[in-house]
Amino acid sequence: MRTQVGIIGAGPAGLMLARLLQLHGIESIIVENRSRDYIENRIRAGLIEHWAADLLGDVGVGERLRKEGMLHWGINVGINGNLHRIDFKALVSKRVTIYGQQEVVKDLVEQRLGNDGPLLFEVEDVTVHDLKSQKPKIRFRHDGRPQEIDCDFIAGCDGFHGICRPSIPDGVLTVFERDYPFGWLGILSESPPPDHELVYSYTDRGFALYTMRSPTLARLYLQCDHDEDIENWSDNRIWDELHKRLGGARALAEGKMLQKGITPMRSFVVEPMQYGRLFLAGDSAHIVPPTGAKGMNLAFADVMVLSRAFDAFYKDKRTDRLEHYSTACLRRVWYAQRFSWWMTQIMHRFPNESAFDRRRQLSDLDYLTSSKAAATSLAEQYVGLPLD
Ligand code: RFL
Ligand code: PHB
Repeated sequence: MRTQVGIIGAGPAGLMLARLLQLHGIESIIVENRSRDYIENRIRAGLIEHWAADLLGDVGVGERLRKEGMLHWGINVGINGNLHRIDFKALVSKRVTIYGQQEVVKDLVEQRLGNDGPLLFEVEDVTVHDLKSQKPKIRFRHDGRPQEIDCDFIAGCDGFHGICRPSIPDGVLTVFERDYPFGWLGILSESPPPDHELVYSYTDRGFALYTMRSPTLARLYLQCDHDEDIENWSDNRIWDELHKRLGGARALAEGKMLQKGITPMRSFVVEPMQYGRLFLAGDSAHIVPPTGAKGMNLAFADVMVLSRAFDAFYKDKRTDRLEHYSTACLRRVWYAQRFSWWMTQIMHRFPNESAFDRRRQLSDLDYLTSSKAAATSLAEQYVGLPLD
């Protein structure tokens, strides 16, 4: 097989890149190691920045998002049960959209399989070769047979646990990372969320987030220990803790738990995000803790930059945009890293925190919910900074 851009991974980064390239008239092949059913039902992100929701419409996959997505013009911040609303509309005239990542993936897969080009599922043993040459290659097994794709470029969109980043020789990448001493226990429940907008709740018992997928489907998270065993959390214990961390500010309806799981929290960046003709995009190059809801949005931002660089290469024979891909992405990546770290560290309880740390957190939250300047800064970053 031969293509212009070989894409590894059919998550938001790989699928959106393929769509953008298609619109630029650039060929691609996507290889994905999971099944279609698996990637379309993997529950993850739910919050889409203003510009990213517009992008989904602009590239022709926004029809269901327009009908089913929920527009949110603010969020609530709870401080030990007292809720304060941050009004995005008044502060920055922008909103976010609640629409599940798996729905975005379904829409992009449907578009791709329509007539956009090849998307191979359940490939095995994917490896990348000759990254420093003009003709890098992807090798893998599909339907039991060995296959090879000759490419002009390879896009590593294979997430944090993929093979692309580890294929870059030792010593090339600098890693910046931070682990947090807690995780999030997340559930999906057949019940209405406690508010029509999100509630980020700081409490003495730890952090909780009340979000949703629809008016009748709540997505609820609790801060838990980083090595917590989900077996220790019965449904009753989860509901009890969720009630306590919401305080009396809103009533929380219980419902059937459709899914529960624990996510570790990590901040991670590699620099540069490229090596020869391999370009990393999305979670393969960086991870943020979910508190700021930036991961999928950053993946879209990376592939916007990358698609424009490929376009400049094929249309005008320009290589400067490809050379500067990493630099162009990293400024936004570090803004999102800083924001996600900041949201995480003001909202969570830390194992060895001092009385000073607690007072400082409360003061930070007090300032955020009392000062228009502080609320505007959060709003501007939360709805998504402009792309250019
Ligand atoms: P993905 O989605 O991990 O996709 C990578 C794809 O590559 C495939 N793959 C391979 N394919 C071929 N060969 C291999 N060797 C391969 N290895 C892996 C995988 O099967 C997969 O299909 O990465 P991508 O595309 O970069 O997208 C990133 C986002 O998925 C991620 O950042 C977000 O989910 C993060 N995130 C959130 N982001 C937001 O923007 N808003 C949110 O509200 C939000 N909430 C969240 C989140 C992530 C969470 N978890 C579970 C980590 C909430 C949670 C709880
Ligand atoms: C979600 O809806 O899953 C979600 C929303 C906001 C976050 C994290 C997750 O900060």
